[in-house]
Amino acid sequence: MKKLSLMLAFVLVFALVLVACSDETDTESTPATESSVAATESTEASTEASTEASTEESTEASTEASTETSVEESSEAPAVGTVNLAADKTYTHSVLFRQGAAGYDPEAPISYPDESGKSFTDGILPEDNAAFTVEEWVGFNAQDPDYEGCHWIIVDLGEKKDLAKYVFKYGTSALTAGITSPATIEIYVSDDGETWGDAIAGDVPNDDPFSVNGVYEAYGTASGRYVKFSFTSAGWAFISEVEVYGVAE
Ligand SMILES: [Ca+2]
Repeated sequence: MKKLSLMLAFVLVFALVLVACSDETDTESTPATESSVAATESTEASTEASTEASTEESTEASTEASTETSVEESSEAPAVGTVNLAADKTYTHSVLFRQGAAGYDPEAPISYPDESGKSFTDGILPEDNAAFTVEEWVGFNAQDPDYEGCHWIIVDLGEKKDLAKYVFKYGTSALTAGITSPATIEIYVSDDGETWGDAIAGDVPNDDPFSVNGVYEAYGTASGRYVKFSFTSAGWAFISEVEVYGVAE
């Protein structure tokens, strides 16, 4: 009887060891899966890093030689060039608001003007915690009687280009005083500055209550000389810069 009990006890212990081993096997397999995921992620990261590096190198190498020629080759998902094609280019824009003592006043000066006529393409941005009164901001307001349902800035790139990326820099609600990020933003491209077709990109820009400088980046391929940034607001919208990037050569 004792022998039988011992044998039963031995079988029980053996079974427990087996269960413990299988648990151990399970727990071991989990980190192995995680590490393979981590390995995949790091591979993706290094691929991105090397793509960026090679893009920069090839762009730097070809910038001087090809400044005057437009890009002719493109693929379904082209790499983006690093040169801001809108830098220092001329532009036109929709009406700027004239704030009087009781709202709009046609006799009042433009409240937040584009003093230099270059504010949107001069590469100069407000400092991180700048007030809305600094000259780097240009103020649009939907309460203007000449508001057309959207505000707009049209940049003339000087010649037709193959385009891939569009950047729009705006003031957020961190500016206070009733200023918010634009309600919507849409990008259009045109050969003649008059016929625009469908928007090639658009969205609701993020509002960042911790920074006055908001950035909207959009991607979409199109060929054209003129780029229109069309945006809406309920009240004030403050804009500091627009940028356009071509397809990398
Ligand atoms: Ca600027």
